[in-house]
Amino acid sequence: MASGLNSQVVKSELRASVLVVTIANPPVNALGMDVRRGLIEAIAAAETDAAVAAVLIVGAGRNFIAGADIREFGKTPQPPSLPEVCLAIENCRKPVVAAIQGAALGGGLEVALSAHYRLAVASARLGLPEVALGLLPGSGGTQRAPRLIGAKAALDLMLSGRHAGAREALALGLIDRLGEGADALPEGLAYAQELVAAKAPVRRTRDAQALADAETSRAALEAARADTARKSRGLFSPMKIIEAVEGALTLPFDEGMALERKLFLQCIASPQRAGLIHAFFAEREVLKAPETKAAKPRALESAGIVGGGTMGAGIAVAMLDAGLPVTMIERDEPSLARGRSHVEKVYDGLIKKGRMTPEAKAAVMARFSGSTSYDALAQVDIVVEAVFEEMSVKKAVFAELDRVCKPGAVLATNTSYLDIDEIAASVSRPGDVVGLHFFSPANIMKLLEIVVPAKVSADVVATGFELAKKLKKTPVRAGVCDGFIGNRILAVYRQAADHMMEDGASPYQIDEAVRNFGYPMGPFQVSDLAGGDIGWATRKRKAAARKPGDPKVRYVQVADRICERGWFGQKTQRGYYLYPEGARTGQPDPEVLAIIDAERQRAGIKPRSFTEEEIMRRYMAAMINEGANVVHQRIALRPLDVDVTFLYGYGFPRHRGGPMQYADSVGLPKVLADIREFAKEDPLFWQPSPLLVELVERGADFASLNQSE
Ligand code: 3H9
Repeated sequence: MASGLNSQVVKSELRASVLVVTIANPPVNALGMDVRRGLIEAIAAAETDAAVAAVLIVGAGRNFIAGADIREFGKTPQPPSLPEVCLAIENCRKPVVAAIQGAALGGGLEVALSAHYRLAVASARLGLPEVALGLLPGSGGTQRAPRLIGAKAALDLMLSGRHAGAREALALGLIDRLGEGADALPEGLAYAQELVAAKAPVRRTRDAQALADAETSRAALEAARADTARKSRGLFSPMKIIEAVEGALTLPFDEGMALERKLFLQCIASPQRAGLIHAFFAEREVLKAPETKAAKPRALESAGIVGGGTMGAGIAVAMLDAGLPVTMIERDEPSLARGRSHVEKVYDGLIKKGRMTPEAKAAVMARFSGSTSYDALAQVDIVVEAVFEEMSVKKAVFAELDRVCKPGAVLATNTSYLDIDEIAASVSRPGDVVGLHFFSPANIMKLLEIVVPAKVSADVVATGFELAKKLKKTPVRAGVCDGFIGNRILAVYRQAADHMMEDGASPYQIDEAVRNFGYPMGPFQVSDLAGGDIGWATRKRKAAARKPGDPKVRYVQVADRICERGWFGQKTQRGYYLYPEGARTGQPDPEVLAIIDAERQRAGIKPRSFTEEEIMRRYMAAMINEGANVVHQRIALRPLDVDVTFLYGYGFPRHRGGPMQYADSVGLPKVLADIREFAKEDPLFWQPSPLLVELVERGADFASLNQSE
């Protein structure tokens, strides 16, 4: 009897003549080995049980099925494979219905596509997001989806990885019916019973005819190929998806399936798959800081911002966008008016692009208020200070916050490098002081470093994480040091780039190498975009802080020579590059090359040539080594926190997973050997991190340190 056949994660129950097969594999009903086995058994039982007239597949909890179990990739595959499961469902001689709520993604949607009829309720999100993991839909998705909804729509889903809502899925023909209620089970059951009563036939997606118009299908394929060649530079799986869909156009179903399998296995073997899946888990792991486990966040219903400059206004916009009322403090009315206009400018830009209506702007701005008196912050739950980067100025602000804010208010600083312990020590409530380091433009950039000073209360840190969630940002917990995680590491590999420039590589060659590695921009382009004056100010500050006995580190003066000429990058129409008439793409500047030559001569350096490979080896070795130091000193909890910082704040190519994951993929012994080789020229700069040395000695990698605390 079918209803007796119950595994832990797949439960079957006969209701009237419908065998209800429920996948109950929390948290998201991923298709791990037990689920796959359970499904095969349930279908086999339905075939042989005369009491079963139809099968209904549903997911327990919020989701249908979120796809294959991603944790299994890279391990030895266990039978049955998901394509086999899907084939068994499709081959079932009794009608199989999938009833979808929540996520039906990847292998989850492929299970549904193998069923003969599909219903989804309004909450459903359907998609084939494998591309985001460096994969292709590998359980018949590349063969069934185009046959069901046509090549164009299927390619769009597979190449974008986006989720379609239930209504869109209906319009596309991905589902047959939209359920009216919220719960897929009763809706699906009624649908299955209706099909049984109507003696509806088994209807296999492999026989669907949406590819019948060969000319339209071929055109869609070629358009996707051209578009992908333009957009997905260096990515492996998008072209494989196109190749598989071409198979759907040209081959019989079974041969198309074999091609899909072959291409899927190529994707599985690709380092990009490892990098992207690492990124997927890492961006979830960063949420699990010790404080978020230990404490509940405080109330977060209103916010104050001190400072209406670019940063303060950007943070205000991020808060307003999250629905919070925001009070901005500035020292006088003209500054406040400027701050307000910075905020309004963002929304006016959206109106201009047609992405916001004037009424919506008015509604948002109704939640914005400003004052020149700190007393206006008396009742806010959180204040973020974003004033000038100078300790005395920060302390003066915090003295005011200490005076006016209600007990329990979170007092946050957006400093990029100042000692937050010192700021916290200056107030009567150090437990309430935390760092919230936003990245510019603060309403757009996804990274939020949550900087944890020694005396902060756990619930204040947890509130920082809660704020990140409200703001749809990715939080990374960081310890206090100059530059925290991101800017501290940046300062080091940026120096490595400067050294290479002085030794013979041009900034243009370095930028190109970095772009070819997968970054959207190289370091000299970034400097031109951010404004050379910012780095100049930091260098002056560091120079002023140097003590007589400090070791004499190598210092490349090219950037100073450029800044002294007032060339700060895009905003002054020249920096490392020329930007004629406000152009955003720079052109190489012969005068900059002359400045570099002069600096080489002054330093007595005979320029040598660099290959792209050497440039990247040095650039990455510097980044990885400082990343290891940051983990070693507990500034970052785990290597993955460094990875997420770089993926979300510094444009690191996602398919490489982050610098520490990249180091693992290269092999730590090789990275260490490089550093030791470079140290022969400059032992002060290239000091191997003790953590890197220890891991190599133990034969371990960074991944081994990634377990959650
Ligand atoms: C595939 O299907 C390949 C096939 O074509 C071919 C095979 C042959 N596996 O995101 P959340 C975990 S590839 C394992 O915080 P939400 C996640 O790590 C797959 N674990 O929840 C987290 O764990 P923890 C294609 C998974 O409500 C927990 O579940 N599918 C998987 O914000 C909760 O996740 C996808 O790419 C998984 N597939 O969002 C979909 N999915 O609590 C990937 C999640 O320990 N998943 N976990 O940190 C998602 O997009 C979102 O998780 C989802 C829920 C929208 C479903």
